[in-house]
Amino acid sequence: MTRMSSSEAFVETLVAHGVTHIFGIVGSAYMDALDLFEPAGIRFISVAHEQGAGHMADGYSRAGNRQGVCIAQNGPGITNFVTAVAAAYWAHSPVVVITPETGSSTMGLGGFQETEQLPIFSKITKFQGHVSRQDRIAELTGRCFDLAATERGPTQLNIPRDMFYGEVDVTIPKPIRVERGAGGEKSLDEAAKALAGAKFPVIVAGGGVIMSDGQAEAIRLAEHLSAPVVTSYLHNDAFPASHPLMCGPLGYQGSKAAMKLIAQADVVLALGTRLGPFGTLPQHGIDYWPRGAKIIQVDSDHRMLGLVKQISTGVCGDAKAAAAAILTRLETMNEAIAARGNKDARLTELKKQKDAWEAELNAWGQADGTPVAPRRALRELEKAMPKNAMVTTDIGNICSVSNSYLRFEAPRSFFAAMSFGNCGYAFPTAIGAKVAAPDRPAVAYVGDGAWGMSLQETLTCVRENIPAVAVVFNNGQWGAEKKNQIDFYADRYVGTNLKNPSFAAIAQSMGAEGIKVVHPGQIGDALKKATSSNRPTVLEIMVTQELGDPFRRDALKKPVRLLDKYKAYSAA
Ligand SMILES: Cc1ncc(C[n+]2csc(CCOP(=O)(O)OP(=O)(O)O)c2C)c(N)n1
Ligand SMILES: [Mg+2]
Repeated sequence: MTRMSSSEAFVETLVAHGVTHIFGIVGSAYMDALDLFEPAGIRFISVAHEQGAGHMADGYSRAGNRQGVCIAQNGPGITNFVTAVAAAYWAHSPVVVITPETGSSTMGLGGFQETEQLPIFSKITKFQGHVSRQDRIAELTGRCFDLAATERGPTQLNIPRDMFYGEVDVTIPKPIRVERGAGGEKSLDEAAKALAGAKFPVIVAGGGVIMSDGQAEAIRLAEHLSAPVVTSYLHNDAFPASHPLMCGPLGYQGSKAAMKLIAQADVVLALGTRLGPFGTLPQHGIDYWPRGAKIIQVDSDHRMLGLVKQISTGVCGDAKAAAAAILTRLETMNEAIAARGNKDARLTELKKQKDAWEAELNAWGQADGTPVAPRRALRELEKAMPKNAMVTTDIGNICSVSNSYLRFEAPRSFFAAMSFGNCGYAFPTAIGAKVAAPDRPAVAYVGDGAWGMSLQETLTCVRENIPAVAVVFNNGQWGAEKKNQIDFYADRYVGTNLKNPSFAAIAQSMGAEGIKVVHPGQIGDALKKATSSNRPTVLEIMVTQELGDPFRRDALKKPVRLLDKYKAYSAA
């Protein structure tokens, strides 16, 4: 054990866990530790709003495959984290949220910036460490880092501010690495047997394939079975876009080819996916989930097995290891693989569906006018996107439609706002991703409404010299919600029209590049310039008010009014 100050024990544990970047806003609560960040080799990235810091830590963790860290002032700085932590929870991002708290000697007296900080995060973290004695600060800091990684989600390190002072004798804990296995032998045997017997096997590659670095194993397994591969909702980067077996994403605004192929499956291997309910809803009028098929689900979290969809076999294992273990079994049953018999017919069907979907996307992306039709804008961006780019997407109508146009060769390239679905996610997440992978372009797709929640982080890019790019779709509306008013409320637009300034001009006045585009022909060059200039850039695209399918057709009902005074507000 070594004698050191409590702040030193905390910072030394960060160093031992490989921390090199922390996102946050300064606060007196942790000044004593903050002062040591630089000599410890930790860059403190000072942001505009704590929510941004939380999302940056999320993007950093997803792009860098390491823990992201954020910190803020007790009370309001910490409550500003809440939305970002909930988003990270549903994105399975290993974010360590450091929450200095009011001093332990005055807690409960209603002093300055006091609130109980553990209950607030209790449902959106995998673990909460509360430092109640200085001599446990290193242990609990280490625990938060270990559990964020192994449980794949945010952890909270709550530190009453007085805990940064004092002397302790400690041993700095080393990271604990946990190797995950492929799953139980019996369930793997059963999975292999079902796949060997399948006449139309389909693989759903999910986030677990990315998190386990299992893409190569997934490819080998798919090739062995010549099985079409679809990706789970918003995990388009789980399988390479150019692979002949890749059919695109399921879920909202996903690939019709993917949906039409999985609808024909007799056996589905759901590899590293919880099969989230929103991501498997019918789309494009296609109720694609194959209810009669055998479903094999592989997930490292046993609680996800069979939770949303009925399954025939659950494998509690790592997606990479499970794919390899299933393949090893299949390799010994060559003559028994039923899908060999109809390989040509299946591949012909696969090609037919992919070609039809591509032709549909091409037809939709023709509109030549100005302002630009959203699908044309998305097609132009897709064509000009650098191959190694990372793309984050926000919540909105155009961002959702972009799902059909985002294709990636490598994992860790697509960081959408996942199930928590908060507007304002994409831009700070792209900033964090850029910090983790500075050699790759980081591009955020953001609607103009959501941009109002996140544009302040342009300041962070300028101040901290982080050349992230935001593509802002300016359609003068909270479009995704307006779509509900169009479909259900007879075009009564309450709160959905937006009056916007020039977002490109705002970016310029903040010290970033601002480019405004009104013609479809300008989009590709503008994106190439933005991604190659090494300057933070806001690319504002003036788009029409055209809207795609709504998010929640499943959850809205035609309005029924019983009182006379509201009769005019009933469904037509
Ligand atoms: C924080 C938050 N507030 C509100 C919503 C509800 N919401 C979902 S989509 C949307 C509209 C998004 O508008 P915009 O960003 O302009 O994109 P567009 O739909 O116009 O493409 C809103 C308000 C949300 N998802 N998150
Ligand atoms: Mg909009």
